[in-house]
Amino acid sequence: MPYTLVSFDICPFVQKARILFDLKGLTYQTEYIDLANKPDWYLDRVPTGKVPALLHGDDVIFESNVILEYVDETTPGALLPQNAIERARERAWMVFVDDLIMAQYRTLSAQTWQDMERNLETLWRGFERLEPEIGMRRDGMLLLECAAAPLFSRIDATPLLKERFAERFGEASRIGGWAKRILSSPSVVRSLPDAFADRLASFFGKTAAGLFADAEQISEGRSAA
Ligand SMILES: N[C@@H](CCC(=O)N[C@@H](CS)C(=O)NCC(=O)O)C(=O)O
Repeated sequence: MPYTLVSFDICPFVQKARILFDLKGLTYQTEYIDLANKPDWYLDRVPTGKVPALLHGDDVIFESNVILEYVDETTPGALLPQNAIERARERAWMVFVDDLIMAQYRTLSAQTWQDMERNLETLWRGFERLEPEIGMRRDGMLLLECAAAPLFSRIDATPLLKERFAERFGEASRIGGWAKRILSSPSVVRSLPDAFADRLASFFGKTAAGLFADAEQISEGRSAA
């Protein structure tokens, strides 16, 4: 039965599913919808109205973590651990990482320098909480890596975030190493739309925080804060 992933091109939650499909070598179709003007059929079938949703036969699966688990469970090569406690840990950290994706969204859309800094700090504190967990993970891409990859793709594509986190990833070596490992996964590379950095910049615009601006505009942002 074919899969259709209902998407928005730069949605981090959609990206998670794209990574998993690629890791598992599964083919799927993508159907883009306009989030500002969602089609009625989508609102009828998906109670949250959010993307991604996975259409599989007559079924509609929504919520990105649930989509990951469904695809993982129903295809060969399970990535979720077999052991119940390990599975519970993986799921819990996937939810934790979703909160970080939201903190990153608030950072990217911040309208003031202070707001940007506040959300950046929340994101950083989250990474610090992840450090011990990362130390216990085995190599390779599992579901938590699929779930966390959008964070690192967006840091990598945003000059200011990249600069800020380069310093900090140097100090917190596990997260830094984990980010590098995830970003170098071919499935993560292939999960991004063409001209991702430009798409991200045009979506968020040149915010007051100057996230996408050059150095001069960043210092203007600082003094305006
Ligand atoms: N918890 C959801 C979050 C999905 C989400 O927030 N998607 C955004 C796009 S990145 C969306 O659909 N926004 C439109 C809306 O909220 O109406 C998931 O993991 O799937």
